[in-house]
Amino acid sequence: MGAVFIKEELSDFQKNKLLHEFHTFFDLNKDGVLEWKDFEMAREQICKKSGWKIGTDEHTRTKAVFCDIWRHLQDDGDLNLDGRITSDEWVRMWEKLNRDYHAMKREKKTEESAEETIPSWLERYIQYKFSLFDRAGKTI
Ligand SMILES: [Ca+2]
Ligand SMILES: [Ca+2]
Repeated sequence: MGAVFIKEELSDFQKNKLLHEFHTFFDLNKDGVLEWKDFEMAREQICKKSGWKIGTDEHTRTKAVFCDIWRHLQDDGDLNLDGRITSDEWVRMWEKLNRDYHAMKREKKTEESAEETIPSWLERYIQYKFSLFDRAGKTI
């Protein structure tokens, strides 16, 4: 993900990549918008594939993590506060994160890695995303 924040403005290539991720990894029910439903689906898939049953610590923890991620995503991304993140709002959120990153870098005048400045909720989702697709890729 560090490669996202190279320049002050996102390139078309980067925007297309973000849109691809939006449709492939985030909008699980493929209706073109991100809603809590999509995160519920992702969470259920992860718990099912991992064999975490309702009531187990892992199940409870995963639920808390996803609630948290969704809340932050709404805060940062849902510009018109309708409870849904459109692909347009998604790209604009990344543009803002990108600008914030560069503004912070200018202020501090230090070379920090992009990973440290990516919001922690996003980092956690990325971790889950990769673990989910790792598992999905394996057939028994
Ligand atoms: Ca959706
Ligand atoms: Ca919205």
